[in-house]
Amino acid sequence: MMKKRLLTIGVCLGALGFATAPAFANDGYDLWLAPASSPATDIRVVGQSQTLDRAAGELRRDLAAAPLPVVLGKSDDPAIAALRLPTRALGEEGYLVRAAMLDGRKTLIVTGKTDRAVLYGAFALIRAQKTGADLAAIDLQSAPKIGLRVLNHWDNLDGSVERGYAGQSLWDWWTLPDFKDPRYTDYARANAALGINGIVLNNVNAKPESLTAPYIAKAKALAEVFRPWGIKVYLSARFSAPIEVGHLKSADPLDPDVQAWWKAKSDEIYREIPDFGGFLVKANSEGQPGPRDYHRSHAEGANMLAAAVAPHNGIVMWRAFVYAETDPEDRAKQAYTEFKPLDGKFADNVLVQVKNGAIDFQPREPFHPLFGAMPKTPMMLELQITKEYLGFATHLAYLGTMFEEVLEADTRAKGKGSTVAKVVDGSLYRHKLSGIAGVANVGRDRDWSGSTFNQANWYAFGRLAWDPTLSADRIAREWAQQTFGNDPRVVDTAVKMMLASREAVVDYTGPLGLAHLMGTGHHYGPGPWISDLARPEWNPVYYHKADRNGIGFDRTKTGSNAVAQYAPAVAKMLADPRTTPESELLWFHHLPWDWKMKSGRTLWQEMVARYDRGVSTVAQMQAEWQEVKSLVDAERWQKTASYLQIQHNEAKWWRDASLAYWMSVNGLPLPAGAAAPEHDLAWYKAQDFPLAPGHPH
Ligand code: GCV
Repeated sequence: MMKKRLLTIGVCLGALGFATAPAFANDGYDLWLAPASSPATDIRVVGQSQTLDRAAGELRRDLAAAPLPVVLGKSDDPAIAALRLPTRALGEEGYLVRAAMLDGRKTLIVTGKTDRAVLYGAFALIRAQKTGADLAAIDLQSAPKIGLRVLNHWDNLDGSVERGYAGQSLWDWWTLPDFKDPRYTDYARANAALGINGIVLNNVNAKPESLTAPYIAKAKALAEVFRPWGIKVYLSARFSAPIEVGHLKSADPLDPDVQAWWKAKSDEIYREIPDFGGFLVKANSEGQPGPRDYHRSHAEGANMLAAAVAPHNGIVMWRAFVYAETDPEDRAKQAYTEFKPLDGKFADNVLVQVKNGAIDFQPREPFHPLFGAMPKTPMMLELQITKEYLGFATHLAYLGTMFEEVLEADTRAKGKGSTVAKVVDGSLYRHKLSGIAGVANVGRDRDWSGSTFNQANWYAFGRLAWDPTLSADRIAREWAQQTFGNDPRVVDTAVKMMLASREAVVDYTGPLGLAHLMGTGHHYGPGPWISDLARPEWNPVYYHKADRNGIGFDRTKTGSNAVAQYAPAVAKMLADPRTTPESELLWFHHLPWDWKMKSGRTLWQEMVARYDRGVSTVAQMQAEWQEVKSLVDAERWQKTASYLQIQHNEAKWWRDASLAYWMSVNGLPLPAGAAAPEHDLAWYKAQDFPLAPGHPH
């Protein structure tokens, strides 16, 4: 279970005057669930269930001595119902936490319609206390805006994690189902505290074996651990499994034998896991099999699986991340072209899962044009919590601001205010099903996510999944309070660093709408010069199109006309470089190097200034972190400081390598005062990282 280690050596060093850091070491295992030093004791449950017991257990562990007794129970329990609290509008998962007179005593009541809701209320109460609320006056009421709040694990059955930077997979498939590592419980607790209610266990690049009986038994063991925490398990399904596992000749979704196979397979899963959530599918994308192999549409493929799980109330999350090397169309347009005509053709229990942007989780992408474009289809937003393109585990990049940016983006699909958040939460087109997915950044590292600040990205995903209108700033603050304690000097510093961090990564990796400039395969470090890969759209030169005269991808009508995939008001704005946000300029426009920017600088001067700003923001974060050295436990402080140094070195590497390359293309000198790259271009090109983490070798 979670524990805090007392580092006696720290005390000794402190006594000798060597260290001013607090005596406790903290390896980050506790996440946002640090136990209270003197926990509340007067906690009572009315009613009975494993989930209610778990909720009470959390309060007894994490809630500091409270001014009032606490009673937890479902709103229909006679003891609670008699209080006539306003619980009607809470739905299945919403909670109410409020003081009321119970048995003649003023008591804090934690309630909701289901035991899951009560659990969420218990965590909300703990969060409120840890972030400084006065429990005597507390009145909390909240219901999630999005129904399915799901983490996608890209975990492989051999224990590796695709794009995982926090160690091996948390799931020890080999010892499951017999050994249920206590970490599985702590993982469930951490997720339940945020309201996450679904976990896809295996990589979307799925192995067929995950659908065989031994692996279903392993999934069942995890489902049993997660169930009391309100979490369902889901599996990624390989579309060709009927051939590989079922020994059929085909996986054609219209073949009755194939349909029968999936139905029998689903029945088998539900016999073992009665609350199994359903399937996630990556089909006809990056070499994965799919319905297109049989000239069937994505809707036909999805609906076949949907029919198999429908009798059990299961769902299918069907990914729209498709593009093909055989298709000469701009990669950014392909998913829309393929899926938009299928609107209205998906079964009721299918959600189409769409990445935030049209390419692939780049540090900045404009919102995906499919949001708002398929009114008859529930759209699930897919975000990437693991930082494949934002510096892996080592760079500090708080993604709350990035998630907020896409959720707030206005699709204009039904007039002003048609935000991506409203598409995703189902309110814009009144869908019953709604969902959001985050590609998990969790592994077997002691601190779960590879660094302390990476934990904030998991936290931010969970909080925004519950309420996509929360601000990134508020989430950063409450995370910092629960992670480092309430000293405002530490909290303010952490929040300041976090809020500046993602923009810094954009600046030093690809400012002004540039994207996909990274090294091949592992995606580590810069490679804007790469032009020799087999598929055109795998090459960075495909994306930036830089030459002596200019840079950027023309997606207006003189180019690929991707702008026309947006609603007319957005398309109009993006059609003109003068009305396109500068942060997305080169995503949509190919412009001359001397294009006049709003700052008065030329495009080239502005690019150099942004690269420099990125590097100096990291230096600034280092200085700020130094300021709180004596206020943060030594272990987490030191690891963060070392990682910031790595980030600074790599930010400079990105800046120098990129500028060396751009200068080789445009022949321009650096603006006055800008430092020359440390090495020549040949040196940067020669760097090789065959063993970078997160990449299947
Ligand atoms: C799971 C990107 C990543 C792949 C990932 C893919 C996807 O291309 O680099 O590792 O595969 O996205 O989302 O399916």
